[in-house]
Amino acid sequence: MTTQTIEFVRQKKSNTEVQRWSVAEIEALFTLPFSDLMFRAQQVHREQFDPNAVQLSTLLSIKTGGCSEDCGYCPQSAFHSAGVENRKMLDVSEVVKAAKAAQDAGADRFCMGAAWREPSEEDMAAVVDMVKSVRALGMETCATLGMLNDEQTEQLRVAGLDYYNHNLDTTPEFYGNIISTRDYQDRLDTLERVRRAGMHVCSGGIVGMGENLTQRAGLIAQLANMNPYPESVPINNLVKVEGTPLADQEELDPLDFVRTIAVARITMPTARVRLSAGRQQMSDAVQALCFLAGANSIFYGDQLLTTGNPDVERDRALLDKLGMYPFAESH
Ligand code: SAM
Ligand code: DTB
Ligand code: SF4
Repeated sequence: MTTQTIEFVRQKKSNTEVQRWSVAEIEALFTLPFSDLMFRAQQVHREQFDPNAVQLSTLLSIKTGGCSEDCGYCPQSAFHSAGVENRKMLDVSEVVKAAKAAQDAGADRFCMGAAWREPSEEDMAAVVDMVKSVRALGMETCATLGMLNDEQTEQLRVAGLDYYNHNLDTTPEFYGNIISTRDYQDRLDTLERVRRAGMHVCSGGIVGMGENLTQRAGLIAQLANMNPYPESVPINNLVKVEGTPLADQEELDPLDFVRTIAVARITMPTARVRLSAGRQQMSDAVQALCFLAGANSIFYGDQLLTTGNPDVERDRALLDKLGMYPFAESH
């Protein structure tokens, strides 16, 4: 398919209009000459956003390790031996302390992650408390707790949760190579509940797990064809952790990661596209290309959930060097 054909088919600005992307169309974007792809992504990005503003989310693992799912990439799965201890849930006071510190460092969103297949009733009571307390600080709240039922979704909505993160992770065709303990449809069902309840959806995936180009395009198609597509789209580069089945996975070419960001930006113009896990292993130059490709959000703070992230000083220096600034400080 030529660039002109893609151009002809795609005429869309807002994420409430239906726009169907075929996997073939998305694959055609992936294979554009690099400069053409970056130019397209920049055009879309600049139509929708200040290209120099970046949204900063800080992550906190509120319940670490011992997870009953077998996600092949994840150091927190009880199926793997990545040396992550099964710890008890943090107290609300510890969470609020971490959120305040993140806010003081300049983060505008605080995302609470738990190594659960799904939360229990008891877990929910504590999480509701955490969401209310973090929100009271004036931060945007996000949680990622696994699958949700209707009642739990409603509890989070009432607590004032702004975003729920639940990743599709990969395309349906490759999913079975990575996870066997829950279905793709389970993930779609949770996302649908969150959407129906009126919370913002945060959903993305991981690249570099051995998927081929068509499968990578398939992940983007799944996300971009949601109606509406997620407001927040984390694109993670696999963090290879010793003791997980994907520890020895071949390194993804960094330019293929940049291309994934660009394709996400073009297919989901108004979404916050987050340059997510994997930044610690990335050079400043590759990160700069990701921003050029349309990434406008990062995880900010020394730690992701169990693995490292660039420290705040390195990120501040990088943003300064690029003439970029936190979104929250831009208005
Ligand atoms: N347990 C919940 C769940 O799976 O929905 C929430 C936490 S889970 C760690 C959130 C997401 O982190 C996963 O869906 C995956 O996309 C991402 N993730 C986990 N381990 C990763 C790794 N090693 N590299 C990149 N992303 C990872
Ligand atoms: C997302 O897409 N990536 C984050 C967050 N959402 C929860 C998690 C990345 C985890 C990387 C591995 C770890 O630190 O355990
Ligand atoms: Fe558990 Fe989430 Fe890790 Fe899967 S990704 S093993 S569900 S913590």
